[in-house]
Amino acid sequence: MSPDRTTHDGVLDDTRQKTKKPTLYKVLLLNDDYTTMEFVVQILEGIFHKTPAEAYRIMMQVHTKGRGICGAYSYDVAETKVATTQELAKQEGFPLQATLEEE
Ligand code: TYC
Repeated sequence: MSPDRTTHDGVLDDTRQKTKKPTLYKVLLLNDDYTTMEFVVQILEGIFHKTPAEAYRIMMQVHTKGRGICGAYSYDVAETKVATTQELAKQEGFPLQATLEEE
């Protein structure tokens, strides 16, 4: 009997762990020359629930490196955050782009 099987009532139970890690998707913000720093910080606080300090750090990372990670979420949540970010940016006339990347 392999150690990951037990018997009771003549039934073989496979007790091996079958935990399925959910696939996570990173949401990335991309830099541009027109969106204001203030608006990006506002998005990071409001949509991605970052503290003001963390929001500022991520915004500066995007500003200096071209892109930055806002967080990792299930596909549905990640996609909704991308869509909301782009809708709010569009409303304000900013070209801010957000995108998904499988982790
Ligand atoms: N580069 C922008 C500026 O100088 C600021 C900015 C930061 C824009 C992050 C987009 O995702 C972004 N106003």
